Amino acid sequence: MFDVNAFRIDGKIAMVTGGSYGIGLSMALALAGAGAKIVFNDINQELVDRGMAAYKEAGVTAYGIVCDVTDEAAAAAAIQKIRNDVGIIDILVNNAGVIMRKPMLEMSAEEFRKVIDIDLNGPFIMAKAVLPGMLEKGAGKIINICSMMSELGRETVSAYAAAKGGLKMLTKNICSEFGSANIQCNGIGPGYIATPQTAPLREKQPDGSPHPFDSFIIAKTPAQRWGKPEDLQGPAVFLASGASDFVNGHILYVDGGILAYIGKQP
Ligand code: NAP
Ligand code: GCO
Repeated sequence: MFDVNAFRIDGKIAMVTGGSYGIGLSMALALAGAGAKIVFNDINQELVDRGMAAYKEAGVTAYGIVCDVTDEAAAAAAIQKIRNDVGIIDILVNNAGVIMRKPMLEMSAEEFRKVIDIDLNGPFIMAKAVLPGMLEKGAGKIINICSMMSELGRETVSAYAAAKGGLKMLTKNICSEFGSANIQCNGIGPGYIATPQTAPLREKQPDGSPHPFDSFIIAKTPAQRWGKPEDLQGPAVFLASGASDFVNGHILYVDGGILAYIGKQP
């Protein structure tokens, strides 16, 4: 008989990077609903305050800390402080990320590096900071937030696609290196989700008609809609819980079917 409590994560400490709003906040609220204590970081105090207010409004007691995920020393110090104030992290969700939409020939190497730094080096740095605690505990879950761009390319997102493709492989490598220590590292690949990150792709045209990219995505998605941050909640709980203990190195695409679909016939 299956016990549905396998999806519970009571008493676990879950850290969500960039968890002040958007997809990160939504996944963190789901983890809290499943029983976890929530820790999150963001890049500045203003965002952490905004996150604290959002968690409070949702009735969740969260611990927020300022930390740039690209700064290895700051990340190590933040994880140590969290260990002293809250405890050892059981679940890490590498959610913090940025996108820069620019044709490749107009993107400088410096801009490319910046995106790689936040979207790929950041998850490496944060995973490296929490892994010793997980090894000590003999268990751990790392969930890397990947993308459609872990599998597909498109004009203007060369750095983002390179980083998210790399993050897919970092996920498989963490699984390979730490699976024997009872640590599972999986990815979630969200489809096109309505958040501030994608707002420019959904802006109405001056005549009030939908943005062409908005119509393009709806046509390219079998579910015929944009995703919502809440669509990532069930998958996050599954990958954070004991229900997924034999799932490792997997990328779970939550995309309304985009990757399965060739597109509408003409
Ligand atoms: P978002 O609205 O841009 O939120 C990302 C969060 O990460 C923000 O709070 C951001 O702060 C923070 N952050 C950025 N750089 C950071 C750094 N160096 N250190 C710490 N925090 C940092 O993005 P979202 O749409 O919720 O997306 C969350 C994740 O899902 C990202 O990894 C994104 O690539 C991925 N994703 C999004 C979609 C989508 O359609 N929205 C689809 C697939 C994957 P700022 O506000 O200062 O930037
Ligand atoms: C873009 C988008 C994306 C998505 C997402 C898709 O410009 O194509 O912003 O890349 O946000 O990551 O999964």
